Amino acid sequence: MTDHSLTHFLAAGADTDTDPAETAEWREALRSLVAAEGPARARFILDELAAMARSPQVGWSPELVTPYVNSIPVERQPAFPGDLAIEEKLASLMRWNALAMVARANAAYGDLGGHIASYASAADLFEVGFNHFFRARQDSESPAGNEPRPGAPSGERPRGGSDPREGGERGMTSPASAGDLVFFQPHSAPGVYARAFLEGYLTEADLAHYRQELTAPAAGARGLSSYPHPWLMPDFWQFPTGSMGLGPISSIYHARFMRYLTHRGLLDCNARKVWGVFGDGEMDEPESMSALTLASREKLDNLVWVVNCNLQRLDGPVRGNGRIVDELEKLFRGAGWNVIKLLWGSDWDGLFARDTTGALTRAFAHTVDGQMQTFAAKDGRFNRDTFFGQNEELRRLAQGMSDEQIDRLKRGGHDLVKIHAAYAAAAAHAGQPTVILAHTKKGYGMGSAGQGKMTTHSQKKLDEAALIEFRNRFNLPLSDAQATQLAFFKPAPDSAEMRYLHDRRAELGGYLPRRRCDAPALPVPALAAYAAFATAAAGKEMSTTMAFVRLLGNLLKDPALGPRIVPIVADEARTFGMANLFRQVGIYSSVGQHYEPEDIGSVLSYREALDGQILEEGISEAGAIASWTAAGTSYSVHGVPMLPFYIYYSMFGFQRVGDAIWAAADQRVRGFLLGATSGRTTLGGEGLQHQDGSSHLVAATIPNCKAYDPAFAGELAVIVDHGMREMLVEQRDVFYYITLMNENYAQPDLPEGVAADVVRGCYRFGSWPAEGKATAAGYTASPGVTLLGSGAILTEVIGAAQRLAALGVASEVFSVTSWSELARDGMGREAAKGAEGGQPFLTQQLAAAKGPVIAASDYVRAVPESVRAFVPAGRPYVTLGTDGFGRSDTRAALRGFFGVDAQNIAAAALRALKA
Ligand SMILES: Cc1ncc(C[n+]2csc(CCOP(=O)(O)OP(=O)(O)O)c2C)c(N)n1
Repeated sequence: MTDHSLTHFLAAGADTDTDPAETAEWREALRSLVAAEGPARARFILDELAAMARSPQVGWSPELVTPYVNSIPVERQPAFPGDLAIEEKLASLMRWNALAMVARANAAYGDLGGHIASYASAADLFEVGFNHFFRARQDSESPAGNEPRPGAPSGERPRGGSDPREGGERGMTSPASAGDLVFFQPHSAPGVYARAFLEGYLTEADLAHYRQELTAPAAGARGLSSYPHPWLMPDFWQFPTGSMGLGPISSIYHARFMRYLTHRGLLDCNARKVWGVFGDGEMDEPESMSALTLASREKLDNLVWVVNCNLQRLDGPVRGNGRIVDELEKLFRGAGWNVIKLLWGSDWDGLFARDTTGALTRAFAHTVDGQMQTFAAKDGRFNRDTFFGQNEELRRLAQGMSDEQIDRLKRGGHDLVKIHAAYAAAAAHAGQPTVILAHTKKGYGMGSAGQGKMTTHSQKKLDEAALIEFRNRFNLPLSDAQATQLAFFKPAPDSAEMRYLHDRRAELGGYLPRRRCDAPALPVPALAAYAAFATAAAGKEMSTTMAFVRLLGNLLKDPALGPRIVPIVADEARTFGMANLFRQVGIYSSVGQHYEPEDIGSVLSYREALDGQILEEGISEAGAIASWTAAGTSYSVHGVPMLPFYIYYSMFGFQRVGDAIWAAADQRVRGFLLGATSGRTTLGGEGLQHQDGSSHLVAATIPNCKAYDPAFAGELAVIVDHGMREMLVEQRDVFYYITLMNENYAQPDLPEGVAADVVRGCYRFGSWPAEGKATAAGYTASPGVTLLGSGAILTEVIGAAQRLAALGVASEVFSVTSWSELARDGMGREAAKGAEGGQPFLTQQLAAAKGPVIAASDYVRAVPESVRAFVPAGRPYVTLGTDGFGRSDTRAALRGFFGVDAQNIAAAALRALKA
């Protein structure tokens, strides 16, 4: 470090200095120490002083914020390894095609939406990644020249050669082949499409159908989804990021899951990285922040975040009266991350070099982001007058620069050389995750039409003058007519730019992003091998949670499937009786176990291990669901199928982290969610925050979620078995939500031949003929009633059937295992129209039963209401449920209160018969 650069790090507190001469002496002492003995010795002395200064007597604690300058000084900047001129040209073309794509869609259909300004600020950050850092899976596609069209509509498997990463079967595979994971800022999707266009993956017609998946096929094109959606573009996008905050937390847990795969000997991920480009506004989301310490605790140096600090979000400045970079620097540094500030471009280097008094740093220290945004929005003249005009020192620095030059002074996030230096340092950093705080301008290059404007986020069009200005600004090879008509531009295949683009990707293993799903199938053992205790329970008392835990324990012992199972808990393993698994398969810990657990002698002793299998996420449902998503998409992200079972308090699932589950569904997750202690009345004593009466309602809205509320262990076993086969053998992109209860009751044998009906949503459980000794006049003559029940309320329904029988009313009882599957079946048949669709399954099942149909569950009435249309015509349908807030009381009291106990169900049946 030179004498000179130390100047920029002077504290800006001159006004509170009571003895400037003494201060100057101390400064001078440090300067001469650095000059005479070098920075290492200076650091040692400072550490010594700091240790003394931290004593209570002095009470000093270090300021976590450093001055508003680049973390990497010019002298430590590596030489740029690429062709700067070509990369700048390419970046300009990406910008143009992205802009044209959005503006065209908007011109054709004003309501389509789209964003220009976000990518305009992030383009260079993406491009340096694409040209130098983001490694693809090496077998992705031939990176030579224009590729053939991807012929894979939604749901079909994309092309691909043999998968070299069948790591589980063949031992750990070569790290270089597996590639990096890249999370893209969602509103920058047009830029990623623009690159795929130049790379030959998308056609001009595809770009012309941005945000038009439905209308595109008629024009022989594929529509491009608004944001990264694997569900909509399954061969392209890997990670859905459209809901702010979910990309950041997901990237952390994916990085940790890669460590898990490596430590468990399933896949060598050591050379792979997770890159995430996120917004500075996005950092406000609680999810963005909630796992920062996990990343540093786990020393995830395979993780690099690039936070695009364009200082703006949607409505306005992220921190108008403060500085988001400072705030994030403190946060990340405090959380244990390596922080790299990438604030100023190369053309500032000369200014800093000439600034011998630290005037620039002092000026930045007094400039808040709202003002910085104004500087971005205004021209060179304004910046000369307002920023450099603040004092004589700054004025002198700007002397000799034209207004145009001042206008073009780049922020760090727009300078390919500086970005490269930051990325290289991040990639090489060991022992910590890295965040790069990249200072950019929102709407960069959109000129007076959009750069730095308050309204720029949603700007979707530019007038002719602005388009010409943009063309000129980026030296685009477009005529006036081409520019104003928003013509897409692609250089000739043999041009230097195109050759360079393909060469760079070839060097990095192929193209990105690409989503794969060609993992091998996993064998599932026969049901009888692991679940006979449940299907032939012979009246044994247990809860469905206990049955599940036993079933999981058995599956974990299967030699082929067992190692691929990922049990996940959020500090509730003991609640669900899973403590035996601690010993059986261990809790994953990247450092093993550095302590002797208190319960070491016990059979259930707490065991953490490097190859532990359970992911114990602590009290973070957001973290646990992110882990579940990482494991459940491993088949696609890593080519290694895994089977996660995440078990939690059902109330803290769809209600708490519903959006993350929705994103996991978009990412085509495969796995099981187990909503335990479920139901509004089954969990006695807990009150309204814990008692779940709605998760099935939300689960039903997720198209690839199959939700079940089984009453008995045998039903549960059949459902889990079917789910495993669907996900692991047939490899369908579905996931299962199963509610479990903590109520102990006698578990009957699963009746013969009902397994298929259990999976479809309901089966006939039994009938209770009238006992003929009824006193209530009229009921003996009735044709009887049909009772439907699910989950724990089925036992109440059976109780109601017994009461009714005693009153002389016959009934047939159906166990509904899935209201949502019944509803889906019915709606599917409606959609198929008429005879072709056939009768809904529920209609068929109830056809032979008689009388009014009474349905009860431990959920809100809307759940059983969802099948009303499929109850046979002419039969009254009465639903009972648990609408309203829960109460802290006994199970029996709660069921009475909500009207879902045997007595109330029987009463409802009698009322229906009378009606
Ligand atoms: C959970 C969620 N809330 C709100 C939005 C709407 N939204 C989309 S972009 C955006 C602003 C993003 O700002 P920033 O993260 O700073 O990114 P920039 O576009 O400025 O680079 C908002 C609020 C969203 N997509 N997700």
